[in-house]
Amino acid sequence: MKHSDHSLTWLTCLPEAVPAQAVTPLDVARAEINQALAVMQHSIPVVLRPDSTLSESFCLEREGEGYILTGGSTGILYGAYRLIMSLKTGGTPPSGVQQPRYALRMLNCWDNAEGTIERGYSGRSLFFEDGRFDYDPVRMRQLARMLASVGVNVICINNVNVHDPAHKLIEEDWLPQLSDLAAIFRPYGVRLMVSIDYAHPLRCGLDTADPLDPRVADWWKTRAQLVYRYIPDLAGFLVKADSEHRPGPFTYGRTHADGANMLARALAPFGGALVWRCFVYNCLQDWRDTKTDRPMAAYKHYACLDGQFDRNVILQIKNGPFDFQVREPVSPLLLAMAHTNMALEVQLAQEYTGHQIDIYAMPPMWKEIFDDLPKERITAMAAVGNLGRDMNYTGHPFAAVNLFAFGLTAWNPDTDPAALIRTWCRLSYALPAAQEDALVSLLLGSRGVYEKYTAPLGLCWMVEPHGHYGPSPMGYEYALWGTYHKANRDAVGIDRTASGTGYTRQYDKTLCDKYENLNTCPDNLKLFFHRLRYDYVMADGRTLIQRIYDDHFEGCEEAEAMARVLETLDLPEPDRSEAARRMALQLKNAREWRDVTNTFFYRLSGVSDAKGRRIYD
Ligand code: GCW
Repeated sequence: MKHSDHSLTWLTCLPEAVPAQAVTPLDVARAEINQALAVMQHSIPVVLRPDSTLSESFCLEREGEGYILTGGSTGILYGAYRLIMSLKTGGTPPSGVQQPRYALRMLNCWDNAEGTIERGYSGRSLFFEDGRFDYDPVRMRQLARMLASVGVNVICINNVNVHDPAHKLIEEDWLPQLSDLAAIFRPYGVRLMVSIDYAHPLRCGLDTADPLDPRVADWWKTRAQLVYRYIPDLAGFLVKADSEHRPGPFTYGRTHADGANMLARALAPFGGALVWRCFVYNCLQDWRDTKTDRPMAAYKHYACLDGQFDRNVILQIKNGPFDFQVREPVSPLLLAMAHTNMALEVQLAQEYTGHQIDIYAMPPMWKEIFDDLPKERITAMAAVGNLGRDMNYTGHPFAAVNLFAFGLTAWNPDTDPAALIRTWCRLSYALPAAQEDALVSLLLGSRGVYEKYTAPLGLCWMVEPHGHYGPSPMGYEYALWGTYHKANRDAVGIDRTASGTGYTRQYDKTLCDKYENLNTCPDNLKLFFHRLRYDYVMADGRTLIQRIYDDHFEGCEEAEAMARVLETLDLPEPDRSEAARRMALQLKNAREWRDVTNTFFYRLSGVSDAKGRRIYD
């Protein structure tokens, strides 16, 4: 297969795939540098100096015309990619020792063994088909290379909802193949992880999965020994338990510390991590129940367990308290557990953010998370993947910017979003300067545009309930998911202040005060925290209802402006046509959101648009 068969976005700067016989990161680093220099017709000398004490770190020093690259086993590979990218973009390679901020930089793929991907928008699974492993080794190496080039060092290949037969990943008949796959990723410093079924022992003759039953603990210990015989460097297990109908310790009246620690102890002898997801809430809520407020759930379940988890347990917590909505405040749980390892989970798959049809670049959003989340609070970052079998891996060619930026953000969360986006643009497309500027600002603004035409002001969950694409203002209103906005003829939103559900009290005083107070609560979260009348006057003098109308009209106009900019860009094919085709769909979506949402609020409130624009009645 030719390199040109796959549009690899930022890796287009690299030549053909690395030879299959490369067995260590040092081999790969050497091959990448030699090939890249040849392709770029650079003749600078680059001396590689492996130093095992450095592990993932590296240091690039200038010497004469060339560079000395010192690094640990994978550090040297990271340094090689950084040097290649700098040479390619005309930037300066970072100076001094470069060390990743977070030791685990993980991609979570929600791939099912039958070949589908839960919330996947770029084709079928790269790993599985028809209930078995089915992958192209060349593409696997390209994937490993993409991940390594931005410092991602763990890939979990199967869905956290472990559907039959994916549990076989840790059974004897599938382990040899898992081991083969691990061998492909290993030279790139990428370790595999697998999602496990908490109730797996029940499939194997035990009558319980109670974490405190010694037979269960023994079963997992033996299972871990078996798995690590095949894959000695497996990064660990990922677990979704007691969440959305998955089994878990609650069945046995045990806590999640009991469940996680039991599994962690099975992995500890092998250096494995137990990553435990905290997406736990009542997904069978009665809409009449006003006492339960879903965003409060994770904190309620876990904050009281702080300090009770073993050292190799990592709690993986979604960035917001709901579920990857276009805008949410930072999850209070991330701020509450000072004595627990935590991974921040973000979602590259554009489940609620446009299905990789609409353009939505995420780095500005992550920066906002870190504005409220001290970086030292967390020890790892995880991203739900956006990859699939499509030729360009991410469906929309621009969606690749999110994977690229995720890796580099997990390496260094202080990296400027605009710089990340620019580097990606320059590596992916050698556009003239003015066009590059235009693409960078289009991407930088894309999240704000999407937010405006879909869910401005902190309005969540007005989305089509199953697929999560397109408007459905009442779609979730009487459902079981705990996701309500309660719009009526006078007002919309949930009061989450101390006098409402009390959610704000899950934050410390500073954030609590900020969100409680209508004058300091940012407009973009007003309806997340407050129930407001349509005639409420916002800081800029406009009423709430007028802001709802204005934002939807403006968002749609801004999407149209994006489409015009896109037409001016000399993108290479097939990206040009693909981006244009998707943009037409994005515009259709934006208009639909604008008209459905505005009509919905107009019908309820009876208030006309002050600017007399067309709202359907
Ligand atoms: O938002 C929900 C998604 C589910 C997903 C779940 C989770 C994997 O709609 O598809 O299941 O989040 O994060 O576990």
